[in-house]
Amino acid sequence: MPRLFEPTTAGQIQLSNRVVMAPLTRNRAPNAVPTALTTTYYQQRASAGLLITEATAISHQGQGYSDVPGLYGTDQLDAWKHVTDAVHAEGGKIVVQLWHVGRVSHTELQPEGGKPVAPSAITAKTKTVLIKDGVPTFVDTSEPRALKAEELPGIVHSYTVAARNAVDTAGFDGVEIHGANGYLLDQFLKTGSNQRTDDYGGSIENRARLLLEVTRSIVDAIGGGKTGIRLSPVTPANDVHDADPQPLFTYVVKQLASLNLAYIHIIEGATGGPREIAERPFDYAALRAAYREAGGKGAWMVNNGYDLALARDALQDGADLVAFGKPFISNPDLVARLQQGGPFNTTDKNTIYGGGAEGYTDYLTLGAQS
Ligand code: 8OZ
Repeated sequence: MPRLFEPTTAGQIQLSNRVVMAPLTRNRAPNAVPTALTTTYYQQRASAGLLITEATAISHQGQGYSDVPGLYGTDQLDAWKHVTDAVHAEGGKIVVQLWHVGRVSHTELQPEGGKPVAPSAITAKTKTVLIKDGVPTFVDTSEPRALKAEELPGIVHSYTVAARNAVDTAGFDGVEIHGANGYLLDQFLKTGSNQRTDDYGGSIENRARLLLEVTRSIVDAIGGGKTGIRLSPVTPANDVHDADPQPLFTYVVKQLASLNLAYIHIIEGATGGPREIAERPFDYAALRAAYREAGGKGAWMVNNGYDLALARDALQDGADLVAFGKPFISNPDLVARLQQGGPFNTTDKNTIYGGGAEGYTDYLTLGAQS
C-alpha cells in the first residue's frame, strides 16, 4: 500500500509525501495582487507534498470576489514569483489553480462594470463577497450574459497564457485547472447552467468541449506532466447540478486519460460539506476505474473532509494523493502533526476570508507551541 508520508510523483512533479494542501480562498490580495503575507503563508506550509494555491483569476473577467489574486498582470506574476521562490527554498512544490468564475461574479468586479459571462444567461442562486472599507459583505451574484461561441477561443487563450506565464515567469511547478465548484468550466459541463444549442451545449460531448479545449491547449503549452485538473461531480456549490453526472464525468476522465496529466483532483460530495449526498449518488471508484482503463496514468487525488484514517483508507483503495483543506489553515505543519497523530489546532471561522496576519500567518507549528 502506498504510504502517506513517502515520496511520490505527480506527472513531472516530485513530491516529498502524498499530503496535498487543497486550494483555499483567503481574500487577502488587495487589487488582485498577492502580498508579502501571502509569501509567508505558503512558505509556512511548504512541508506538504504539494501546495495548490488559492483559486487565481486568469483574467479580469475571470474575477468574482473582492481581494482574490490574479495571474494576468506583471505585478501579479512578480508577486507570485516571491511565493514560489520561498516555497522552493523550503524544498516544497507549488502549483497555481487557474480560475475563471463565469457567472459567479458581480458587475462591480467586472471590466467596465459589465455583466459576468456564462454558458447561458441563468443567474446562479449564490452569493459572492465584496469587501468595502475592509468589511466583507455577501451579495447576490449578478445576472450573467451568455458567451458568444466566437468569444470561447479567447477564453481558451487566456487560460493558456496564464498557464505559460505561471510556469515560465512566476516559477510554479505546474497548474491546476479549476474545473469544479460551479465556476465557468463546471457551468459548461452541467445541464442546470448550460442550455446552449450550439457545439458547446446539449450532448455530453458538447458540454465537455470547453473544459477539454482548455486542458488540451494548456497541455500543449506546458506539458501534461505539469497540468492537473479539479472536478466536483455532484457538488451543489454555486448552484450547479447535472441531470446525470456519472456518464458525464466518465466521458470527461476518459478524454483526459490520453493527455498524461500530472493528476486528477476529485472533490467527493458537497465541497466543504457532506461526503455523501443522498439525492446525488456518485460512484467515485467507478470513475477512477474508467480513467485507468482508458490509460490514464496521472495521480488520482481525493479531497473533502479527510482525516488520517480516511486518508489511509483512500490510499489502500487506490488513491495516490490526499488533499486537506481547512486543517491546513490552522496547522501550517499539518504533515508533521498527521505523522504524530496530532494535536491539531482548530480553525477560526471568522478569519478565513479577508483581513491580515491574524488567522493567516499566526497559527503556530508544534515546535513553536511546545
Ligand atoms: C470559498 C469562497 C470563495 C471561493 C471554490 C474558489 O469553492 C472557491 C471559493 C471558496 O472553489
